[in-house]
Amino acid sequence: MAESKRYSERASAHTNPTAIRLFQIMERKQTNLSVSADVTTKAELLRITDAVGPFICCLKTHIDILSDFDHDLVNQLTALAEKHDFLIFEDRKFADIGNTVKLQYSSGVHKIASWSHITNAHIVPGEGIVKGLAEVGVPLQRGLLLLAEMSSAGSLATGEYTLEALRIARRNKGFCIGFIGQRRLEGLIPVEEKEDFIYMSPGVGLTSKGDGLGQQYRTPREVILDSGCDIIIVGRGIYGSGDTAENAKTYQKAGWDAYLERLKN
Ligand code: BMP
Repeated sequence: MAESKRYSERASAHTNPTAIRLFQIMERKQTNLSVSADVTTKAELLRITDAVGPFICCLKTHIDILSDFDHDLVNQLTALAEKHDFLIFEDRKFADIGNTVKLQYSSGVHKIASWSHITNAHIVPGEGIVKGLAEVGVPLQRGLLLLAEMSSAGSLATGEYTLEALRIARRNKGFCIGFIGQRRLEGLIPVEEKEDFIYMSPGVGLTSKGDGLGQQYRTPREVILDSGCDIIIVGRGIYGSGDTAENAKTYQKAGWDAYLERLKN
Protein backbone atom coordinates (compact mmCIF):
# COMPACT_ATOMS: atom_id res chain seq x y z
CA MET A 1 0.00 0.00 0.00
CA ALA A 2 1.20 3.49 -0.92
CA GLU A 3 0.34 4.63 2.57
CA SER A 4 3.20 2.72 4.19
CA LYS A 5 5.80 3.86 1.64
CA ARG A 6 8.10 6.86 1.80
CA TYR A 7 7.26 9.76 -0.51
CA SER A 8 10.68 9.24 -2.18
CA GLU A 9 9.88 5.60 -2.93
CA ARG A 10 6.57 6.67 -4.43
CA ALA A 11 8.38 9.27 -6.58
CA SER A 12 10.59 6.57 -8.09
CA ALA A 13 7.66 4.31 -8.91
CA HIS A 14 5.28 6.93 -10.35
CA THR A 15 4.72 7.67 -14.04
CA ASN A 16 3.08 11.12 -14.00
CA PRO A 17 5.79 13.87 -14.17
CA THR A 18 3.86 16.23 -11.86
CA ALA A 19 3.30 13.52 -9.25
CA ILE A 20 6.98 12.61 -9.38
CA ARG A 21 8.01 16.26 -8.89
CA LEU A 22 5.59 16.66 -6.02
CA PHE A 23 6.84 13.60 -4.14
CA GLN A 24 10.45 14.67 -4.74
CA ILE A 25 9.80 18.15 -3.36
CA MET A 26 8.02 16.67 -0.32
CA GLU A 27 11.00 14.48 0.48
CA ARG A 28 13.61 17.18 -0.28
CA LYS A 29 11.92 19.84 1.86
CA GLN A 30 10.43 17.42 4.39
CA THR A 31 6.97 18.85 4.03
CA ASN A 32 3.49 17.57 3.26
CA LEU A 33 1.97 21.02 3.72
CA SER A 34 0.02 22.86 1.04
CA VAL A 35 -1.05 26.40 1.86
CA SER A 36 -4.30 27.73 0.50
CA ALA A 37 -3.88 31.49 0.17
CA ASP A 38 -7.47 32.66 -0.25
CA VAL A 39 -6.96 36.42 -0.42
CA THR A 40 -8.30 38.93 -2.89
CA THR A 41 -5.32 41.11 -3.81
CA LYS A 42 -2.17 40.35 -5.72
CA ALA A 43 0.06 42.02 -3.10
CA GLU A 44 -1.39 39.95 -0.27
CA LEU A 45 -1.15 36.70 -2.24
CA LEU A 46 2.50 37.37 -3.10
CA ARG A 47 3.32 38.34 0.50
CA ILE A 48 1.81 35.14 1.89
CA THR A 49 3.40 32.99 -0.82
CA ASP A 50 6.88 34.35 -0.16
CA ALA A 51 6.42 33.89 3.61
CA VAL A 52 5.20 30.29 3.44
CA GLY A 53 7.32 29.26 0.43
CA PRO A 54 10.13 27.56 2.40
CA PHE A 55 7.66 25.36 4.29
CA ILE A 56 5.33 24.08 1.56
CA CYS A 57 5.33 21.48 -1.21
CA CYS A 58 2.42 23.11 -3.01
CA LEU A 59 0.66 26.47 -3.14
CA LYS A 60 -3.10 26.23 -3.64
CA THR A 61 -4.75 29.19 -5.35
CA HIS A 62 -8.26 30.42 -6.11
CA ILE A 63 -7.20 32.69 -8.93
CA ASP A 64 -10.75 33.90 -9.61
CA ILE A 65 -11.08 35.67 -6.25
CA LEU A 66 -8.35 38.20 -7.05
CA SER A 67 -9.68 41.64 -7.83
CA ASP A 68 -6.47 42.76 -9.56
CA PHE A 69 -5.41 39.61 -11.43
CA ASP A 70 -2.96 40.08 -14.29
CA HIS A 71 -0.30 38.01 -15.98
CA ASP A 72 2.45 39.67 -14.02
CA LEU A 73 0.97 37.89 -10.99
CA VAL A 74 1.37 34.55 -12.75
CA ASN A 75 4.99 35.42 -13.59
CA GLN A 76 5.69 36.38 -9.99
CA LEU A 77 4.01 33.25 -8.57
CA THR A 78 6.00 31.12 -11.01
CA ALA A 79 9.22 32.85 -9.93
CA LEU A 80 8.37 32.23 -6.25
CA ALA A 81 7.63 28.57 -7.04
CA GLU A 82 11.12 28.28 -8.53
CA LYS A 83 12.78 30.24 -5.72
CA HIS A 84 11.19 28.18 -2.94
CA ASP A 85 10.76 24.86 -4.80
CA PHE A 86 7.02 24.19 -4.73
CA LEU A 87 4.24 23.37 -7.22
CA ILE A 88 1.13 25.43 -7.93
CA PHE A 89 -2.36 23.94 -7.62
CA GLU A 90 -5.24 26.02 -8.95
CA ASP A 91 -8.29 24.88 -7.01
CA ARG A 92 -10.66 25.55 -9.93
CA LYS A 93 -13.10 22.70 -9.21
CA PHE A 94 -14.16 22.31 -12.83
CA ALA A 95 -17.72 20.99 -13.06
CA ASP A 96 -19.00 21.21 -16.66
CA ILE A 97 -19.07 19.01 -19.77
CA GLY A 98 -15.78 18.01 -21.37
CA ASN A 99 -15.84 20.57 -24.18
CA THR A 100 -16.56 23.49 -21.84
CA VAL A 101 -13.95 22.61 -19.21
CA LYS A 102 -11.36 22.20 -21.93
CA LEU A 103 -11.91 25.85 -22.86
CA GLN A 104 -12.10 27.01 -19.24
CA TYR A 105 -8.81 25.25 -18.48
CA SER A 106 -6.86 26.51 -21.50
CA SER A 107 -8.39 29.90 -22.26
CA GLY A 108 -10.22 32.87 -20.74
CA VAL A 109 -8.49 35.50 -18.65
CA HIS A 110 -6.64 33.05 -16.43
CA LYS A 111 -5.21 30.45 -18.87
CA ILE A 112 -4.92 28.07 -15.93
CA ALA A 113 -3.25 25.21 -17.78
CA SER A 114 -0.32 27.41 -18.80
CA TRP A 115 0.90 27.96 -15.22
CA SER A 116 -0.84 25.59 -12.79
CA HIS A 117 0.85 22.22 -12.35
CA ILE A 118 -2.22 20.70 -10.73
CA THR A 119 -5.93 21.41 -10.94
CA ASN A 120 -9.08 19.61 -9.82
CA ALA A 121 -12.56 18.63 -10.95
CA HIS A 122 -15.90 17.45 -9.65
CA ILE A 123 -17.17 14.23 -11.24
CA VAL A 124 -20.82 15.39 -11.33
CA PRO A 125 -20.84 15.58 -15.18
CA GLY A 126 -19.35 12.08 -15.55
CA GLU A 127 -16.07 10.91 -17.06
CA GLY A 128 -16.20 13.32 -20.03
CA ILE A 129 -14.94 16.08 -17.74
CA VAL A 130 -11.69 14.19 -17.25
CA LYS A 131 -11.37 13.45 -20.97
CA GLY A 132 -11.86 17.15 -21.81
CA LEU A 133 -9.32 18.38 -19.26
CA ALA A 134 -6.87 15.67 -20.33
CA GLU A 135 -6.82 16.97 -23.91
CA VAL A 136 -5.28 20.17 -22.55
CA GLY A 137 -3.41 18.89 -19.49
CA VAL A 138 -1.70 15.73 -20.74
CA PRO A 139 0.45 17.43 -23.45
CA LEU A 140 1.59 19.90 -20.77
CA GLN A 141 2.36 17.05 -18.33
CA ARG A 142 -0.12 18.39 -15.76
CA GLY A 143 -1.89 16.45 -13.01
CA LEU A 144 -5.58 16.30 -12.10
CA LEU A 145 -7.20 15.65 -8.71
CA LEU A 146 -10.82 14.50 -8.48
CA LEU A 147 -13.03 15.67 -5.65
CA ALA A 148 -13.94 12.38 -3.98
CA GLU A 149 -15.13 13.91 -0.71
CA MET A 150 -15.46 17.39 0.76
CA SER A 151 -14.69 18.73 4.20
CA SER A 152 -17.89 20.76 4.53
CA ALA A 153 -20.90 19.68 6.60
CA GLY A 154 -23.66 17.98 4.60
CA SER A 155 -21.44 17.29 1.58
CA LEU A 156 -23.21 15.07 -0.98
CA ALA A 157 -19.93 13.53 -2.12
CA THR A 158 -20.28 10.29 -0.16
CA GLY A 159 -20.83 6.56 -0.65
CA GLU A 160 -21.19 5.43 -4.26
CA TYR A 161 -20.28 8.90 -5.58
CA THR A 162 -16.95 8.76 -3.77
CA LEU A 163 -16.24 5.25 -5.06
CA GLU A 164 -17.04 6.37 -8.61
CA ALA A 165 -14.34 9.04 -8.28
CA LEU A 166 -11.86 6.27 -7.52
CA ARG A 167 -13.06 4.20 -10.48
CA ILE A 168 -12.78 7.19 -12.87
CA ALA A 169 -9.30 7.98 -11.58
CA ARG A 170 -8.22 4.37 -12.12
CA ARG A 171 -9.43 4.49 -15.73
CA ASN A 172 -7.54 7.76 -16.34
CA LYS A 173 -4.36 7.04 -14.42
CA GLY A 174 -1.91 8.90 -16.63
CA PHE A 175 -3.55 12.23 -15.85
CA CYS A 176 -5.53 11.67 -12.61
CA ILE A 177 -2.89 11.71 -9.93
CA GLY A 178 -5.19 11.62 -6.95
CA PHE A 179 -8.01 13.11 -4.96
CA ILE A 180 -9.26 15.84 -2.76
CA GLY A 181 -10.73 13.83 0.06
CA GLN A 182 -10.93 13.14 3.73
CA ARG A 183 -9.43 9.65 3.81
CA ARG A 184 -7.58 7.11 1.69
CA LEU A 185 -10.06 5.10 -0.39
CA GLU A 186 -8.02 2.15 -1.61
CA GLY A 187 -9.35 -0.07 1.19
CA LEU A 188 -12.88 0.27 -0.24
CA ILE A 189 -12.12 -1.07 -3.73
CA PRO A 190 -9.29 -3.47 -4.52
CA VAL A 191 -6.55 -1.65 -6.43
CA GLU A 192 -3.34 -2.90 -7.94
CA GLU A 193 -0.17 -2.62 -5.92
CA LYS A 194 1.43 -0.36 -8.52
CA GLU A 195 -1.41 2.19 -8.49
CA ASP A 196 -0.57 5.22 -6.41
CA PHE A 197 -2.95 8.09 -5.84
CA ILE A 198 -2.11 11.23 -3.89
CA TYR A 199 -4.66 12.33 -1.30
CA MET A 200 -4.77 16.03 -0.55
CA SER A 201 -7.01 16.92 2.33
CA PRO A 202 -8.47 20.35 3.20
CA GLY A 203 -10.31 21.24 6.38
CA VAL A 204 -7.20 21.23 8.56
CA GLY A 205 -6.75 23.31 11.69
CA LEU A 206 -4.84 22.93 14.93
CA THR A 207 -7.07 25.15 17.02
CA SER A 208 -10.40 25.83 15.30
CA LYS A 209 -13.09 23.17 14.72
CA GLY A 210 -15.12 25.10 12.12
CA ASP A 211 -15.89 28.49 10.58
CA GLY A 212 -19.64 28.94 10.98
CA LEU A 213 -20.16 28.40 7.23
CA GLY A 214 -19.96 24.62 7.19
CA GLN A 215 -16.20 24.13 7.12
CA GLN A 216 -15.03 21.35 9.47
CA TYR A 217 -11.44 21.08 10.70
CA ARG A 218 -9.34 18.10 11.71
CA THR A 219 -5.78 18.09 12.96
CA PRO A 220 -2.78 17.19 10.76
CA ARG A 221 -2.39 13.99 12.80
CA GLU A 222 -5.99 12.91 12.15
CA VAL A 223 -5.56 13.60 8.43
CA ILE A 224 -2.14 12.01 7.82
CA LEU A 225 -1.95 9.28 10.44
CA ASP A 226 -5.55 8.24 11.13
CA SER A 227 -7.00 8.81 7.64
CA GLY A 228 -3.96 7.98 5.49
CA CYS A 229 -3.97 11.20 3.45
CA ASP A 230 -0.70 12.52 1.99
CA ILE A 231 -0.93 16.31 2.01
CA ILE A 232 -2.62 18.70 4.43
CA ILE A 233 -4.17 21.82 2.93
CA VAL A 234 -4.26 24.71 5.38
CA GLY A 235 -5.67 28.17 4.75
CA ARG A 236 -6.88 30.46 7.52
CA GLY A 237 -5.02 28.45 10.17
CA ILE A 238 -1.85 29.88 8.61
CA TYR A 239 -2.63 33.31 7.18
CA GLY A 240 -5.66 34.14 9.39
CA SER A 241 -3.83 35.52 12.41
CA GLY A 242 -0.35 35.73 13.91
CA ASP A 243 2.94 35.29 12.08
CA THR A 244 2.30 33.61 8.72
CA ALA A 245 5.76 32.02 8.38
CA GLU A 246 5.78 30.77 11.99
CA ASN A 247 2.32 29.27 11.56
CA ALA A 248 3.41 27.53 8.36
CA LYS A 249 6.44 26.11 10.18
CA THR A 250 4.17 24.75 12.94
CA TYR A 251 1.86 23.02 10.44
CA GLN A 252 4.82 21.71 8.44
CA LYS A 253 6.21 20.06 11.56
CA ALA A 254 2.83 18.66 12.64
CA GLY A 255 2.22 17.16 9.17
CA TRP A 256 5.71 15.73 8.85
CA ASP A 257 5.74 14.25 12.36
CA ALA A 258 2.43 12.50 11.61
CA TYR A 259 3.92 11.10 8.38
CA LEU A 260 7.01 9.78 10.20
CA GLU A 261 4.74 8.16 12.76
CA ARG A 262 2.71 6.56 9.95
CA LEU A 263 5.87 5.07 8.44
CA LYS A 264 6.59 3.30 11.72
CA ASN A 265 3.23 1.47 11.70
P1 BMP B 1 -9.41 27.05 5.18
O1 BMP B 1 -8.27 26.19 5.72
O2 BMP B 1 -9.17 28.51 5.34
O3 BMP B 1 -10.76 26.61 5.67
O4 BMP B 1 -9.42 26.85 3.58
C1 BMP B 1 -9.67 25.61 2.99
C2 BMP B 1 -9.44 25.68 1.50
O5 BMP B 1 -9.66 24.39 0.94
C3 BMP B 1 -10.38 26.62 0.74
O6 BMP B 1 -9.65 27.18 -0.33
C4 BMP B 1 -11.45 25.71 0.16
O7 BMP B 1 -11.94 26.18 -1.08
C5 BMP B 1 -10.70 24.40 -0.03
N1 BMP B 1 -11.52 23.18 0.13
C6 BMP B 1 -12.16 22.88 1.33
O8 BMP B 1 -12.08 23.62 2.30
N2 BMP B 1 -12.87 21.71 1.42
C7 BMP B 1 -12.99 20.82 0.39
O9 BMP B 1 -13.60 19.77 0.54
C8 BMP B 1 -12.35 21.14 -0.82
C9 BMP B 1 -11.61 22.31 -0.93
O10 BMP B 1 -10.98 22.56 -2.05
